[in-house]
Amino acid sequence: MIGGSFTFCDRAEDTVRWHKLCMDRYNSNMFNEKRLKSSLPVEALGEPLYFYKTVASTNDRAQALAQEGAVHGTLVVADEQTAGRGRFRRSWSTPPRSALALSLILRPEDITQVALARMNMLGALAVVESLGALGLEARIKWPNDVIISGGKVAGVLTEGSWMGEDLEYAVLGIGVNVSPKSVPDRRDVAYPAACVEGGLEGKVSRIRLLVDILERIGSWLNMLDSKQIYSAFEGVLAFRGQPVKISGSDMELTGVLQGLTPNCRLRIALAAGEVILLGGEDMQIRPVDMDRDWATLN
Ligand code: BT5
Repeated sequence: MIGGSFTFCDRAEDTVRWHKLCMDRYNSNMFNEKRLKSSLPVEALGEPLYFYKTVASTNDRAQALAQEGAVHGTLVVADEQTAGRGRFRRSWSTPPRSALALSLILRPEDITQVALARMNMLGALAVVESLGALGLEARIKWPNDVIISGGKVAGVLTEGSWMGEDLEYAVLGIGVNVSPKSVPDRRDVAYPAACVEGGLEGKVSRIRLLVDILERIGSWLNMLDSKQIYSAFEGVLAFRGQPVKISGSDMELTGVLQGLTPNCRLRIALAAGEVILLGGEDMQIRPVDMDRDWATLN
C-alpha cells in the first residue's frame, strides 16, 4: 500500500498533481452548507440559507424565491454557476471550487430608486472593504465592478422588482474570483480578470470572505441614504481624477472622472470645461491609457 502510493508519487510532476488534487478536495470540503450555516446569520443576513453545489444562476434562484415570498436576508450561495449573469445578459463564469457566487434578497423599507443604485455600489463597496481587510487594494470600477491591480476580481448585479413606486424586493448578486482557477481566459472577457489569491500569498477561505462581505453589507444597509456611504463610494472609485474613455451603445467620449453624484451618476469634466453627468445606461469606463493606468487603479 505504502509502496504503491510511493510509486505513484515517484515522478515530481505526479507529486505536484497529487498535492493539487488534495488541496482542491480540501478546499471544496471546507466550502459546504454546514460550515457556512454555522457562521450565519450576520447583521440579520444569511438566514434562511439556500446552498447549491451547482445552480444556473444564484440571482435567478433568488428571484424565484423572492416571488414565492422569501424574507429579507435570505441568502442563495452556489459553488458553481452554469449560467451566471452579468448586466444586460452578459455571462459571468463561476467554475466549481474556486469562486464566490451569492445572491441576497433584500426588502428594505422606504427604498427609493436612488437607494437601489446605491445598493449596487454597496455590494461592490463591501467587496472592496473585505479585500482591503485581507491586505488588497481594491477599487470600484463604476458602476459594478471591483478591480485590483491585476484586473476585475468581482462583479455585482442588483435587480429590483417594483410594484408601482414601491420596491417589492431587491436581489443583490455578487461574484468574486477567489482562486486562480476562477479567472477566465483573457480572450473571453472585455477587461483583464484577476483573482483574490493572485494578489496574496496562500489560500483564502471562501466562507470567511463571504461572511465578511455580508457583515459589511449589513452594517451599511440602513445607511443607504446617508452622506457617509456616498463618500465611501467616492473614496474607492477607480480612475478618479484621471482621463477616462466612456462608451455606451450610441456614444463615446473622453473626459476627466471627477467623482459621483449622490445618486451614483458619474461627474465627467470635458476638455471644454463643461461638467456632465452620466449614468443609468450600459456604459463602459476605462482609463484613456489602459495599459499604463490599469496597474495603478487610482
Ligand atoms: C458583472 O456584469 O460584472 C456582474 C456579475 C455578477 C455575477 C453574480 S454571481 C452571483 C449572481 N448570480 C448571477 O447570475 N450573477 C450574479 P458586467 O459588468 O455586465 O460584466 C460581465 C462581463 O464580465 C462579461 O461580459 C465578461 O467580459 C466578464 N466576466 C465574466 N465572467 C468573469 C469573471 N469570472 N471574472 C472577471 N470577468 C468576468
